Amino acid sequence: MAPPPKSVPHVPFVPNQPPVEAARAFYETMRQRRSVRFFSSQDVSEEIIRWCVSAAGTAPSGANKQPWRFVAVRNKELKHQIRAAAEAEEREFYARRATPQWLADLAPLGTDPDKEFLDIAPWLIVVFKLMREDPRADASEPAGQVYYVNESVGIACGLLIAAIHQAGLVTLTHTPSPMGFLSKLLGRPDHERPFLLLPVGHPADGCVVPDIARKPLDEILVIRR
Ligand code: IYR
Repeated sequence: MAPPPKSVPHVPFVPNQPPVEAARAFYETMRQRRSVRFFSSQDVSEEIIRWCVSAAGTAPSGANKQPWRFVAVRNKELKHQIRAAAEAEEREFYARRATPQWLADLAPLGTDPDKEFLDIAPWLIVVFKLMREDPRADASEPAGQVYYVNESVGIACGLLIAAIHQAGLVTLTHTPSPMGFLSKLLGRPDHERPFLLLPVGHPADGCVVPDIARKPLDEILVIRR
């Protein structure tokens, strides 16, 4: 149990010690999560957003580089600019870029280039991945490397989505493509690349979601005893 030489100082690990039912309870909570496309304009406090992003920031990451930045947008004008730019890309996607097979796979979900939720949801969280470490303030050394960035940021997004659900809010993993316009509109530096756009808010009154199912456990789990 002794840490290897040259490592950072080690501290005792404090385990999470839930009752045995907790794993099932977490599943029961998570199975209620749905990707929601119909938002209410009801406001959400900045405090909740801060807690959700704090949870996302606990994700594991390659060499603990934490190669992520979360830009939370509440400003209506900025949200509208994001909507206009996202819809321009989406119109291209639906009219030209998507393959016929892709459009056929999306048809049951009823998605289209109209992204009204980008105006209506009180918050947009734009997740960026860091391609290098943040530069040092004094630029004394070149910015450090980062590792397994897609895996790390993907895991952080998973935690963020779980945290948003746990807070009683809804979101949607929106991926307009390409997403370069987000760097420009949000004034992000070159070493940050847009990764995912999450509108966050309350569901609209009478909100509906597609009647689709999750694969049963025996289709996704293989156990070798
Ligand atoms: N980005 C487009 C298309 C889209 C693609 C997939 I894969 C989805 O699961 C849903 C939508 C859009 O947001 O409409």
